Amino acid sequence: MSTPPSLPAEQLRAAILGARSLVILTHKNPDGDALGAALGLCNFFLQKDKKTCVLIPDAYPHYYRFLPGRHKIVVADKQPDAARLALTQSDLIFCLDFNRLDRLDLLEETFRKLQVPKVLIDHHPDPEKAEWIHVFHDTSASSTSEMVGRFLELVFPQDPLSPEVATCLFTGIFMDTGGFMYGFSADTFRQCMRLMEAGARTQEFIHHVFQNNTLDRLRLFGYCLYEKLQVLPEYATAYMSLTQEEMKRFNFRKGDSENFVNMALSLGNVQIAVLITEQDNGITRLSFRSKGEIPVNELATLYFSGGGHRNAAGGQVQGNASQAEALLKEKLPEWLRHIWPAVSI
Ligand SMILES: [Mn+2]
Repeated sequence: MSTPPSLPAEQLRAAILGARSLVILTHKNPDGDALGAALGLCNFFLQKDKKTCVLIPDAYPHYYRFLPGRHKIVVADKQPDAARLALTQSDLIFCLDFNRLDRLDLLEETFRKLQVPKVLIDHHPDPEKAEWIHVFHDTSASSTSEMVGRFLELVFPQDPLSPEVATCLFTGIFMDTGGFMYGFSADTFRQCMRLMEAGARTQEFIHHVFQNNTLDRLRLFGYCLYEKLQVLPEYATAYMSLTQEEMKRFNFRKGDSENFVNMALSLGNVQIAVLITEQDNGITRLSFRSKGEIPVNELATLYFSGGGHRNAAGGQVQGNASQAEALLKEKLPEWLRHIWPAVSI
């Protein structure tokens, strides 16, 4: 693999300070890390008096509405003109937390055409080639938020982080490590120490994300565990599927099924967990988790037009939940036979 382009810190700093209008892009269905990293960086640029906005392809879960800087988010499928205008007027773009440009969804085409300097900061494997001026890529990083912390430390060593930046980055790190269960390193805690010292509002984050459930969401979770959880012992796999009808019954809001897949993975004899959620546009999404060496991103890439990390990936199929479930049950044995020599279940 050719070495990705990288600029020295002084040049990056000069590019940022010289930009008139900065745009930070992150992926469709943004999670805590995508939002935390993007808003963390956004708050830092705002602090530097830079015109900055965060562009996301579609809506984000309501419980992240506490994140500082959220008023700088433009949701492209709700405000397509504002989103395209921001993109075309920008003179420096940061892409955070995604490795394939199709994760930009309806922004992809405009993005590809833009002749504007682009910087990538990401921890997913094999980032797509584009006209990057700088790529900061580290698959060993817990999260893109951790990488943004390191990026700022490197490029702006003299600038203290504000509590707003720190709150966003801490949220991203916490969410992408499952609350420090996986993927973290000594560097993760080094960044967390900096964020805590900078005044990260951790209690506010915990309150909004973990202590603010609706009764509907908890009932949906109970329903999933009691009625929908299926175990395939011969494949060490557990999965749950939700139809649109079921989601409507529980007044589903975006983000309500967050973490359900991890509960399926918590079963002692299970190595692979899948959550299947039917969307309202003829597509069904699949969210994959695994333990240890099992590369579910490969399963997602091979059969479900998706990708991600070794232990956490996502994909989709054209069709309803039962079609997605059938495809999973068809492809899983085939795939496991193929990885079996390397990975034992
Ligand atoms: Mn991430």
